[in-house]
Amino acid sequence: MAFWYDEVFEDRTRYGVKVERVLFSGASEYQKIEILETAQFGPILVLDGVFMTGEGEEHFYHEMLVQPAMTTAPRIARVLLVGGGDGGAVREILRHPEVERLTVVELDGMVVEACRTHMPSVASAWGDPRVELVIGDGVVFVGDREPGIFDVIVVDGCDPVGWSAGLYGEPFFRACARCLAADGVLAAQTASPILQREVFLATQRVLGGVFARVAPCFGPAPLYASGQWSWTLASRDHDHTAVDERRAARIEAVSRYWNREIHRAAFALPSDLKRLLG
Ligand code: SPD
Repeated sequence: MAFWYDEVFEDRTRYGVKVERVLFSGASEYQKIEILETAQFGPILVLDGVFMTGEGEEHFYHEMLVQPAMTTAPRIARVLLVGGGDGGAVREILRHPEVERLTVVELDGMVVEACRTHMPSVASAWGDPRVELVIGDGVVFVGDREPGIFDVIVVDGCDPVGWSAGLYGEPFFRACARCLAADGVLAAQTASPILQREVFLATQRVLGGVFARVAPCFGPAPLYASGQWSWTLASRDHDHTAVDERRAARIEAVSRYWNREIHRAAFALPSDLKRLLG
């Protein structure tokens, strides 16, 4: 029997999907994990009642989280992914043959397992021998690493509450800056610029206090309330317009959303954000 499932977003709006059946429901030591077969998006992952990703729409989010950094960073051999246990960002990062090592630090092993079973098109790249999966706290992991050991760091966290709150803080971003190579690039999801404007602006300010170059970009996220999302690149001195043509052409042959035209357009700032960000 189908039923409606609503996410209450920031206690100010609700966004709902029609669920045809429950594919998985479990509780880890960190959170409630559900995978629901929906009429619109196919299987979706829901953590503690918050929509995370859906097979029928995740390409927008994961391509925009990963490909702007992976097609512009000077080097992409050593990559760290913090979060992203569903596997979507893993798949996007490993599309690049230049990646030699991808270290994934995910807090909750049950998320990885549930997505491998019930969302195989998202969790499709875990078998790649370049992946090293560490189950643990990303903030602690990054804080313990030696300087300069990653070319790219991708942060695929949840909203800034509970276990994920640390992924938006200055200590975490300072630790990321320290373990990036001098020409390294950080890419992070940075919330809805419409419904989480305070979070978006605060994160831009925190990143701006740590990195010399900070560039937010925008795109669709159909499973999230308001439908628009932001991701941000940060670095010491990275030109986010300098797309590597060879890497980009390779991605365009398989991507569903990201391409070089979208890339250029996605960094355009709406007028009010331009004023607010100075
Ligand atoms: N409002 C939910 C934000 C979640 C962002 N991360 C989703 C993880 C997808 N890999």
